[in-house]
Amino acid sequence: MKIRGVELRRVAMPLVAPFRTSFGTETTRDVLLVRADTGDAEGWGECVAMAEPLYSPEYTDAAADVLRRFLVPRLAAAPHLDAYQVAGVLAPIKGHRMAKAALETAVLDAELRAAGRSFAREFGAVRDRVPCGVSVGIMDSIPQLLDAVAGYLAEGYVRIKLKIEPGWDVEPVRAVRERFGDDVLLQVDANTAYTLADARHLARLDPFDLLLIEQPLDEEDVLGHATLAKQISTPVCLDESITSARTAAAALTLGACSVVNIKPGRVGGYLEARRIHDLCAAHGVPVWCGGMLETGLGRAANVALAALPGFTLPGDTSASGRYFATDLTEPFVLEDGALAVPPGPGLGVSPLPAVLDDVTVATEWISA
Ligand code: OSB
Ligand code: MG
Repeated sequence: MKIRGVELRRVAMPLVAPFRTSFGTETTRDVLLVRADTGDAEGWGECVAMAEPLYSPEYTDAAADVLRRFLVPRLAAAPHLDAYQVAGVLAPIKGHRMAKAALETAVLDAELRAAGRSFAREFGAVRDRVPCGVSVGIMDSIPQLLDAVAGYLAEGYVRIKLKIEPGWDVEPVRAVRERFGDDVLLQVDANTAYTLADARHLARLDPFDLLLIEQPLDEEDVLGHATLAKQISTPVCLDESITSARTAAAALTLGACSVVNIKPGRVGGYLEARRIHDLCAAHGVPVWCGGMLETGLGRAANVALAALPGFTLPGDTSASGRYFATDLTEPFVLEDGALAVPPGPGLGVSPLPAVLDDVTVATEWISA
């Protein structure tokens, strides 16, 4: 197929509650949507870059810029194209994986919608529902945290992830264990807030039987994670450090992690995400699907990916209501702790026109 043009659409999605991590506080999700028009179909991709480069070097304005100036023109110049060729065509442009992922996803969605095939079928999904966890931000107080966790457990979430940082780690974990017991699947995410010098402190989490600790050290400190993994009993999971199947292979070989958080946006798209899944599955390494506070569009694809056989841990694929009062698509609703994998063509969901209009801040058409 041939790309006729691409629309870049900026939307502002207010969050139901501020989301605080070790790198900052989010109150509104500033999302860039990519819509690819191929003549016989249109497809959507959600760019997971955030408004500021605090989680990753990418940020929303930069993603729009690189798409407009470099990525879309390269794709438009390709005479015939299918989604599996997009990454190769865009490879000469370094980095910008979140922007590339959004464009590849839009092309893949258009292609699959035209073919009447779902993302789940395309990826090799083996489940039609995926168990869901929830990522719980840093709070002002322990009682406030316990209320939030109680609410999520009452909704049915099957796994709790606590965001941690120095000064908010052992005590919140202890409080959650004391209040909710040892059976709750519990893990923590530091978003790079520690250094190897904190190894003895992080070992104080060992008695709490956590599923994993996610990205305690700097994203480039893969070797440090390998050292840390020998000094603590909590399994180390990498998020920020895993940017491709190649970096995943290196991290596994080094012993830097024994679990991997797969975020399609961070690794350049769903096709590379599947390769990481395959690599980890071949090595017996469990994976789970991360999240970037996506709207229903990104969530639909994440849920399809999370239905692959190697996703043996619940992911950060929470219901729409955990993020937004009104989602861009028909809302994803938790049923018995799980979300249904959309069975329809492509993403299986589409933006609701009235909602989309309402939250749109700017649109731009790039003609091929
Ligand atoms: O580190 O996993 C992370 C959100 C934004 C950026 C980074 C992260 C997160 C989350 C929330 O933890 C995941 C979600 O519920 O979408
Ligand atoms: Mg993380």
